[in-house]
Amino acid sequence: STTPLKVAVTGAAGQIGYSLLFRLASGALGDRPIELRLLEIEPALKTLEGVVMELDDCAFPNLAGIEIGHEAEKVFDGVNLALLVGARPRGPGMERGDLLEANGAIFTAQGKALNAVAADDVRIGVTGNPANTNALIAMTNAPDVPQSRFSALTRLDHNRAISQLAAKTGAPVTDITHMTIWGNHSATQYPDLFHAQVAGRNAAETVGDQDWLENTFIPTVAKRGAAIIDARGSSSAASAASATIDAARDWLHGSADDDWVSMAVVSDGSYGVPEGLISSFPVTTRDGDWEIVQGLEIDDFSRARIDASVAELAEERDAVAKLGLI
Ligand code: NAX
Repeated sequence: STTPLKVAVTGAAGQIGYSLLFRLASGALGDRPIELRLLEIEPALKTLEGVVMELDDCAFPNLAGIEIGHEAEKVFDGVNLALLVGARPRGPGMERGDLLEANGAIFTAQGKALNAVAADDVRIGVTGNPANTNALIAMTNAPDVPQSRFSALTRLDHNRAISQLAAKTGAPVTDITHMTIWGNHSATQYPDLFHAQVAGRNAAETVGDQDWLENTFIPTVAKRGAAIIDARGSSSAASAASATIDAARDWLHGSADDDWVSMAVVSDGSYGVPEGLISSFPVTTRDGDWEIVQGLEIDDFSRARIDASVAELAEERDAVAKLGLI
């Protein structure tokens, strides 16, 4: 189709936005022309105008138009894809409850706006933290949008896990398949090597080192965000943008045959994850829809880790329910 794909990006003047917008505009989602709809808070609009000047200066052939603004109902009008990146970071002295409340305000408003004005085929990906719970808040505030249209980003964790396993085994990243991140996009997430494969062989067996798996691999993946902040002085941005693109591309165009990806999506009770929580699962995607991979055997080691991360998601849900956000 030559009708442009309308893609909303929130927090467009932020660091992830600075990488994401140029990838989107240069064709990372395919050949279809795209129209960017960029949402920011009012004080950041001047910065965003500067970013738009740079986008213009790239003369991207497939960039059909750009609109910016601070009103969600205007910016989200008719969007087919909404990438919700903007969120309120935890400031000094801010308690967890304050953080949930500040983000709750953002994601209730954006959920309502999407409900009112997005295109019927809209897909909504949440990158802004706490991503799973922000997605839950937006989903709950958009009752007319099918719940399956919401997801939270765990693709960066997924890609980090692939990279760590590739480095450990000496295999190219293209040989690593069937990776899964379970649970929350947080330090409790569980990157699973028992179903992952290295060139078609079971990854845990190939590595053959439970100590590495437990005491190096899992914490390295789960705490990678903090390691990046430590090294770079600011949080992951280009890699988060790249993962946001990977997730959107696979959602719209389908995951690879004979492989799966990790996405945090609304649970139907699969693998004992309480229905309604937005938790990361192994999923396949096709024609804009996802399906949780069924029938994987979960041993006691994996069970305990999945349960711990899911318990944290249930706590976050209870906290935002108490605040009246869902
Ligand atoms: P920045 O602080 O650079 O940018 C965020 C932008 O959002 C700012 O420009 C701000 O003005 C804007 N914003 C705030 N409230 C808004 C609202 N109501 N409507 C529209 N825009 C709004 O953060 P950045 O480094 O770009 O990170 C963005 C979010 O991604 C953060 O919440 C961050 O924690 C999260 N991340 C998520 C990751 C994931 O894997 N799910 C990894 C990277 C990143 O940490």
